[in-house]
Amino acid sequence: MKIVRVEAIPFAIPYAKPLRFASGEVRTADHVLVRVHTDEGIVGRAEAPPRPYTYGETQESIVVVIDKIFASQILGLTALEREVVHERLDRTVGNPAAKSAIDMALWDIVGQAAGMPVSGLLGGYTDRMKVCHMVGFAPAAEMVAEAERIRDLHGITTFKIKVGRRPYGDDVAACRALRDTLGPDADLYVDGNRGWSPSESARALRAMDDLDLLFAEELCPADDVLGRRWLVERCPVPFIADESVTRAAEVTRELLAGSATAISIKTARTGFTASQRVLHECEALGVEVVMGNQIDGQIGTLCTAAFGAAHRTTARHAGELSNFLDMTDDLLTEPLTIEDGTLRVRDGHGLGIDIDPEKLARYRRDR
Ligand code: MUC
Ligand code: MG
Repeated sequence: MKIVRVEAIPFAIPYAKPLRFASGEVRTADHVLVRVHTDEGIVGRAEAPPRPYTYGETQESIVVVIDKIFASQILGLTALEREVVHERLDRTVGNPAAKSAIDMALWDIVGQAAGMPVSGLLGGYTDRMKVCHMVGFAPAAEMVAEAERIRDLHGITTFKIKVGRRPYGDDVAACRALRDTLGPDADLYVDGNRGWSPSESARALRAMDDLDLLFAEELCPADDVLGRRWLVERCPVPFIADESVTRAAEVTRELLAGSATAISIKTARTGFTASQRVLHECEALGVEVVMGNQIDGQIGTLCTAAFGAAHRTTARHAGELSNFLDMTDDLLTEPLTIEDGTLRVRDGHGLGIDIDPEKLARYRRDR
């Protein structure tokens, strides 16, 4: 089962509704489909979403680093030698989305070869995840209308609200309007994408003290070393580190420094192999985790759900699994659906990523 070819295929699918947040915005899913081929004809698949404002990767850089560096480093290895694969990929610093897509494609190969679902191989805790929807920047009334639409159509009752605009009053007003409309039973948390300073974050948190927030995520940069520690000491809810924890070592640093008290796990940046390291570290330390969204398409969402449903700690909170709903189309033959606020994991062999060839031909950008 030797790896004989690695493809990195750029594609672009427009969003019907762009997602805006403090560090950027997404209007098009300009992702990279990664396909790892073996000599026995099994093909592992995953997608890499470039997030230049978060990790510095672009669609072009992901294609180039895979084509020019990673592919030749792993040809001839098998999907059962993932430690060797990672040892070689890690000779290149950074590039988390490119490395993660390769890792997940290898797990897909293992699952297909074994005739078993990857979620089961990872841990098999449950076959579904409760879904959280991310609500991007817009006037408060539009954010409320979006949350109501998503709740009514898909039964979702957990929302992550993007904050981090300056001054912070509009964000506080939007959070208040969402709580007033969705009622006390909705789970709400906020994500600042590093938009505020520690003092702005503290004032905004005080202004939202009565909103019963579940978490606060990445309100100010981890680089505000002492300011962030000061903020986290005062934060009334678990403070999630997201873009500041791209590797298990950064999770250690943030937690030991007192700069975070919860962790967002994103398979788009730590694949399955390193996500398990992060998860086990958090479990051992008694730190809560959420399954985050790298503004994934349906392929990435399937990967997040497969991992999240596999473990009891990740299945405990709703996973951020619904932003593909804002895309105009996707590549899967059988689209994902969310019912009763829940997304089910595919129970076929591997990850169940079946690509529609016509859609791929329509959206790929390399031909
Ligand atoms: C999130 O949780 O921050 C926005 C930027 C990014 O890297 O991920 C998204 C969602
Ligand atoms: Mg975040």
